[in-house]
Amino acid sequence: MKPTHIEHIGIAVENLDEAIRYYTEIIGTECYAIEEVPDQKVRTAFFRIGETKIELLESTDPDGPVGKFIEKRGAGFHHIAFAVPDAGKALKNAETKGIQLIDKQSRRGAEGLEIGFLHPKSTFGVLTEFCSIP
Ligand code: CMX
Repeated sequence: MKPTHIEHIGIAVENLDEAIRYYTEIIGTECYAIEEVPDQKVRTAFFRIGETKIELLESTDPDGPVGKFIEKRGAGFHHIAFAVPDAGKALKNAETKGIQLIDKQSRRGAEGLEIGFLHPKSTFGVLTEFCSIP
């Protein structure tokens, strides 16, 4: 299944407000949404650059995925998300080809998209997400 574009790049930050200021004042892009995703234990901020978004991720719980990531590796690049026609089918396709899935089925994520993650251990060290419009 061919991706249409890079939907977003996820970046783990320690302080969302400081990071928003950097992306606004230095990179020159505008924050168009701030959203808390309780089940992922993050607060997110979104910026649009062409068809691709930057998603800043601030942890709301040290035991959440971003809290653990920052504790282990520090702030920085966290994941890449590919826009595909059907995230569920893209996950199935990856599974049949031996890729380890984090999400066996697609689920609802930030911005109401259908999403699912592949494990970085089977994707050359890069946490990878598929996204589709439900
Ligand atoms: N990129 C690359 N490698 C990563 C990683 C990341 N973002 N997060 C963890 N890892 C690595 C760890 O460093 C570890 O490597 P080593 O074994 O070499 O030390 C390995 O993956 C496994 O780590 P773990 O401690 O066993 O597992 P964790 O409990 O840290 O979970 C992961 C890792 C990827 C399974 C978990 O973070 C996850 O399920 N992520 C998907 C959901 C998510 O990231 N949500 C936040 C974003 C939500 C949103 O976009 O709205």
